[in-house]
Amino acid sequence: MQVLKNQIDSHNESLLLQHEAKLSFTRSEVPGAEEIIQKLTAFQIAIPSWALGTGGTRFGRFSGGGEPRSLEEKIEDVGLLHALNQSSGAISLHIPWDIPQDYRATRILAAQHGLTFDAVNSNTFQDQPGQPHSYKFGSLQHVDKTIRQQAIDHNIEVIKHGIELGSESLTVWLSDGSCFPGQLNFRRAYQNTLESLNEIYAALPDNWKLFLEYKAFEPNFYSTTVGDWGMSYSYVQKLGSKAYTLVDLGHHLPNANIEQIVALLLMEGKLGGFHFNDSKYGDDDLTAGAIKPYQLFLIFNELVEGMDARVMNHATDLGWMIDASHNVKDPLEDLLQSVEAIMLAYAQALSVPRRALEDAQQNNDVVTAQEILQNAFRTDLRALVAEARLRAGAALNPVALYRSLNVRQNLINERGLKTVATGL
Ligand code: PSV
Ligand code: MN
Ligand code: MN
Repeated sequence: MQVLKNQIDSHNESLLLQHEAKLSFTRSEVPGAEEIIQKLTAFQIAIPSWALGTGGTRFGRFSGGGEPRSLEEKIEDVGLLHALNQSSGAISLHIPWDIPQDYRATRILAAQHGLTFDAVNSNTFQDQPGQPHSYKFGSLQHVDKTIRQQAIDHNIEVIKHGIELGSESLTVWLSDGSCFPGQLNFRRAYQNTLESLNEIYAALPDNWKLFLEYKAFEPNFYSTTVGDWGMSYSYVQKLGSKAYTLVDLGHHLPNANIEQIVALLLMEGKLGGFHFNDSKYGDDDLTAGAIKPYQLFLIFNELVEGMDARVMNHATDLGWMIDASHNVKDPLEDLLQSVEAIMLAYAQALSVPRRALEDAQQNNDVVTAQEILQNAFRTDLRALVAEARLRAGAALNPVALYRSLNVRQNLINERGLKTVATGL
């Protein structure tokens, strides 16, 4: 299944008049609209290979069919997204779910779809068939050095796969922790983890980054050894200048002030990047912006403020990734919605009058500061995001075009109804 240029063109033609009317109204309302459009056009968000199939919960999984059965088909799916929005130009692989059989062919296929390889992810939270030792009681933290070594070796192998594909970062997320008080010596678990991470860090090529993702709980329910941003920060500080903290929006305890965490990590030069998603309760992995769009905007507001003149582009700066799971929606439609929500939050943040906000802050004018942010959030900038897509050769309304081309039915015809993509 491919989305052709003429299909995008005729879709865009059918919506053009309506789009132009909205765009000209938005331009009249938003100073600097042109600059915002240009920044949006350059902005790319990586798609996780494991989010292309139907997720599930421990209570069940309801496949939608037509899911990618191989790494090649996963690349094709991200290629479809990128053709529709021109903002999803990278794929992030999770090893061993996505072991490439032929690096050269994999790189060529990705390039044909306009994709690059984003961070590679290691997996020491599951046991794999044939693996000599179990991670039941942790991996990099384990009391037994043999098991720690197995997990270290796996991470080094993941780096090697990444080098062959042109990735430049490794994301480490550990489920290590404990389920009951007394199970773990916290300090020893920390020290074992640090020692293991040091060995992985030593294997990183010079131009690579290591992202250490934190998560408050699950699958361990009493303690997690990299449980919050403070813990992650303390490891990455010790590891060195190539190590950074990665913020997955769903990995905080309820009501955490994520935008403040982002601001401080950025200020410390230790913000590595994001796993975007949204949540109501925990690590729900819902569509970005589906539950707390104002929070997403406030995060981007800190990024725009803190990154100043630096270009926000994952190729040169932070890791911009989605991490989602889809239980009831078509994963591809959901990913299109997430990318749209992220672009919109970025556009809104770009539209904040910085000087006026700064003045209000300096004058302790709380009401004006709040009005400025809420005004930016409540102004409809969807036409600017659509215009950025139009200029890049993408669809004005990617979800509508996806539906009118019957993409999912085509994928089911090609791949079958009973498909299970590897991942969570
Ligand atoms: C863990 O909850 C996580 O967010 C990590 O990023 C994993 O690598 C990913 O989900 C996939 O399981
Ligand atoms: Mn994540
Ligand atoms: Mn998660």
